[in-house]
Amino acid sequence: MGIIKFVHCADIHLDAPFREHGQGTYGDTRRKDIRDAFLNILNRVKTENAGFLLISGDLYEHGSVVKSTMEWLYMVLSEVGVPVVIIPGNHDPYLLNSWYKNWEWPSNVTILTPDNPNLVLENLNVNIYGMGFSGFKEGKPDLSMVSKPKEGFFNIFMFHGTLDMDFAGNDYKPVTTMELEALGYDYYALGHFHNIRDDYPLRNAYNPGSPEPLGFDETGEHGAILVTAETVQGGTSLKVEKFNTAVRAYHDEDLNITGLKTLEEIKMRVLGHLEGFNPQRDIIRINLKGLTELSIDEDMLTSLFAENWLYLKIRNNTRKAYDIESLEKDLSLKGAFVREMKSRIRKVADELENNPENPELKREEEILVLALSYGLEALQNGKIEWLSE
Ligand SMILES: [Mn+2]
Repeated sequence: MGIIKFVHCADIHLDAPFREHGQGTYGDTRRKDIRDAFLNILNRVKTENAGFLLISGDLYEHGSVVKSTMEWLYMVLSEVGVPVVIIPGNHDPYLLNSWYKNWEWPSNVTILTPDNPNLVLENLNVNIYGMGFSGFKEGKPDLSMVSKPKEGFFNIFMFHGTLDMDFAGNDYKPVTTMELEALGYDYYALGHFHNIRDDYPLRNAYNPGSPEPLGFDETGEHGAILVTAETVQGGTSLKVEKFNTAVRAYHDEDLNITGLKTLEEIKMRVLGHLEGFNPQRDIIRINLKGLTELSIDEDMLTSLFAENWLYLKIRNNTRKAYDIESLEKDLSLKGAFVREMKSRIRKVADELENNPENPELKREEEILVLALSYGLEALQNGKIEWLSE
């Protein structure tokens, strides 16, 4: 069968609402980013002379996609010039009122559905079976429906769902490595998870992730997958190459401000941390951590920086620093606790003076200082908010 080359993508989410970012032009900018990332995929299909394109679900958002986006999609998909094979995902399920059912798609596009799950590309020797969503949630799929691989062909199984994870009560088509492997396909073109998965125990299964990241749980690089399959003695060899398509990148950054005395110092620390980031490309959330006596107003701090950035948010996850000296004189349980902990810390500090390099003493001092802080928090609030939540 020679060499087969194709591009595999998923989870584009055209017209995603970006509700969590509020109103204004931000959402429009990001929806354009998604279209641009998708164009990066289509361009790669052309420059690589790939034989076809697979889209493994969640091409668009059923609830928010608008007609002008579908018209744009019609244009760019017809221009790509090779077969495009799509399965519906849980965000664009094959519903009665879906665009998959009620829209005329370009002639080079095939939607694989329960009534029409199979496509054979005779000239390329490729057989494709697709299993997508017909509702927003679907439990365990019936894999006995899947037809057998076609002999002498390169067989691809397109699937939107969950491989090898939390099976109990999973609403997103949970399957196991063994179940997929038993189908005997040559390539498993998965979709659903927005971060790339190219390390499944099932070695010919890939989940490309979203070409444009959509939230702070989608940090890192985002793109799609170029696959080159070649027949070798007794089987097929796969070359799988990921490529980046994202317009922006998310960063969720922790910044410890313990010891900083003024808002000005915090501002300078944040500015220092922002060095090297690109205000237009990078979408940033800074989580202030540590202990502080300052009262921090998130919105006020954020507004100091927001002007130059497409999106930058500062969140306050600090904990209160305590005034140990006055608490020590307190007659309450808190005072007694502070006096006891201080005397223990003093004892270790004295020992450390005679033995400054002792690692166990250093560690003990660290633990006691933390215990003092956590203990006070527990006494004050009845619970402890851990630093690394
Ligand atoms: Mn998705």
